[in-house]
Amino acid sequence: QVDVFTLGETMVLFQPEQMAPLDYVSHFPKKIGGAESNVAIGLARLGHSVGWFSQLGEDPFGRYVHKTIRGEGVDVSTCRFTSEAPTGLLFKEQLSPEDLNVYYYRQGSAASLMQPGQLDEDYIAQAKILHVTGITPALSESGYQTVMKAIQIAEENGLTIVFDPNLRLKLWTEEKAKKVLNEIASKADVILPGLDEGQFMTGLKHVEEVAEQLSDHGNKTVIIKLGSEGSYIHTKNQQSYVHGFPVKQVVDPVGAGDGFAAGVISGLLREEPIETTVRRANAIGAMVVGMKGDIEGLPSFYAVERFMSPNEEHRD
Ligand code: KDG
Repeated sequence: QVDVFTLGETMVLFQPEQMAPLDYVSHFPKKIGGAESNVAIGLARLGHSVGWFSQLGEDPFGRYVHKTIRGEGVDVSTCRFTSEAPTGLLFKEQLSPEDLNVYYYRQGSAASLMQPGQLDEDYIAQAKILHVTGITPALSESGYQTVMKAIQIAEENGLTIVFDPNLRLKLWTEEKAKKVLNEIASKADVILPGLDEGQFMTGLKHVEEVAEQLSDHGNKTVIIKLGSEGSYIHTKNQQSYVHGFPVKQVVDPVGAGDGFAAGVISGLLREEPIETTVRRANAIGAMVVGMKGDIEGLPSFYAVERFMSPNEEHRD
């Protein structure tokens, strides 16, 4: 029994210590990378129960991903292995703190072969929140079908659906991405785009217009991420900006959006006012960018409280 269910591909991430073009890099520390498992790990650190589903290759890398996510306190009991295809891989190339490229080796991966029938309906039905991203439907037709099935189960069982578009144009065409991201957004209760993603989905420019359109006349909560500026909240009763937290040094921006999503979902589970929720989500995003790797910077609940108000006393 978990409060949050999420699904998606997690790859073995090779992230060089050096800032250099990959053709000049010879050492690649091995980590894991996957937007949905980043969110799951973020939630586990914040003290929530969370389950993650994927299909991994029946290979050493698949076992490594499985062990790592399980070791972070995420329930992986519904995750599957297949010998039909390998675990996906991802290389990060960092040329400067802000200039980062990713190279995927994930086409035809085990996760891309996931099927809707592999979802455990009873397991999902008992959760409170479903988290999905726009990466899984970009992997394959069956990835798309699996996300839509999870959404259907969530709708039938009254789960809150949280959607992070996570636009990845290396994985699909603009035309397909626009159609599917809007389709999923229309079924979501809470939508968490970056401004560029919201602009892409709506064809509009200004933050407030983008939020208004995605909110479907205030029927959905839309929180637009504005990087170091913070975020913009649009609900039926409230439209407001929430300031960001200063970051001493950006070390690795990847994963900040996932930390943000974990903060939002945590606030929803705690039934906190939306401003409190988004303020903490902004803080988590700022903490993640200050640390190399997708998950290293994800804080415990007390660590983020301390980050937000360093002069107050906090218990660990
Ligand atoms: O949000 C971080 C992810 O982009 C990274 O972990 C890799 O899941 C990933 C992807 O598909 O890009």
